[in-house]
Amino acid sequence: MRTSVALSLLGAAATGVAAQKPLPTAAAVTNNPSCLVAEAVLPENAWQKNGFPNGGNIKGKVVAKSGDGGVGVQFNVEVSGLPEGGPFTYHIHAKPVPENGNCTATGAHFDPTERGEDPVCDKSKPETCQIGDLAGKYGAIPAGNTTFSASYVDKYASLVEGSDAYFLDRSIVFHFPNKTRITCANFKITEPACSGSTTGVAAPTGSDSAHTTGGAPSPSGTLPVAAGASLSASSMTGVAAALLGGAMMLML
Ligand SMILES: *[C@@H]1O[C@H](CO)[C@@H](O)[C@H](O)[C@H]1NC(C)=O
Ligand SMILES: *[C@@H]1O[C@H](CO)[C@@H](O)[C@H](O)[C@H]1NC(C)=O
Ligand SMILES: *[C@@H]1O[C@H](CO)[C@@H](O)[C@H](O)[C@H]1NC(C)=O
Ligand SMILES: [Cu+2]
Repeated sequence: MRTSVALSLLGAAATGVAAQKPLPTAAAVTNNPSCLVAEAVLPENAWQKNGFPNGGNIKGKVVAKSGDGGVGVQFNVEVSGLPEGGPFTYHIHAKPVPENGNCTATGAHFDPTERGEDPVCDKSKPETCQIGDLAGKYGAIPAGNTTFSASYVDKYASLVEGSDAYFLDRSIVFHFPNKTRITCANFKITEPACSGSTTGVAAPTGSDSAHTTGGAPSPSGTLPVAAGASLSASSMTGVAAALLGGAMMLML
C-alpha cells in the first residue's frame, strides 16, 4: 500500500514535470497608435510563381490597425480564389518576403515569446499561443470555401515600432493543409499614425534579436513618431528612429 502510493506519487510528479511546463504568456498591448493602417496585399499569380498549378487564384489582403483605445490590433482578413482542399492556415511570419517573392524565405512563425510550435495553440488561451499564429487563435480558413473573411482583435500584436510584438516589418503567409506555403505578402503602412497620437515610437526596449536578424527592411512609407512628425523609413533604421523619437520627447 505504502509502496503503491509512493509509486503513484512519483508517477504523478514525473508526468507533472512534462505536462505542466508552463507556456509563456504574451502581454496585452494597450498603446497602439490610432489612425495607423497597414496592409499586406497578396501578390497576383503567386501560386504559379510558387509552383503550385492547383494553388487556385488566391487574392486578397490582411489589413491591420489599432483596436479601440489602442488595445491590440484589429485584423481584417479577406481572401478569394482559394484552391480546393483546406482547411488553410495563415500566420504572421518572422521575416519579410524577399523581392523574388519566395515565401519559404519568411522563416518560422512570428513568435517573440518563444513558445514554439508544440503543443498546438489553444484558442481559449490565446495569450499562450504564438503571437503570429492567427489561424490557431482565430480559426483556419475552412475546407471547401473559395472565399474567406474574418475580423478580430488580437490583444498581443503591436503597432509600436521597437516593441517585441511589432510585426509591420514582417509578413503574412498562407498555407496548404500540408503546411506548404501558397502565397505571402509583406505588411506596408498605408496610413500613418494620427498627429497627437499618444504613442507611436516605443521607448527603446533593449536588444531584440528576433527584430534585427536578417537585415529586415523597414516597411515603406512613414514611421509614426511623436508629435505627428514624419520620417522616411528608408532614411534611418528603426533603432535610430526610436532614439530620435526618444530625443524628441525629451525636447518637448
Ligand atoms: C527560397 O528560400 C529558401 C529559404 O531561404 C531557400 O532555401 C530556397 O532556395 C529559396 N528558393 C528560391 C527559388 O529562391
Ligand atoms: C464561406 O463561403 C460562403 C459562401 O461563399 C460565405 O458566405 C462564408 O462567409 C464563407 N466563410 C467564411 C468563414 O468566410
Ligand atoms: C502540399 O499540398 C499541395 C496542394 O495539394 C501540393 O501541390 C504539394 O505538392 C504538397 N506538398 C508536399 C510537400 O506534399
Ligand atoms: Cu505560416
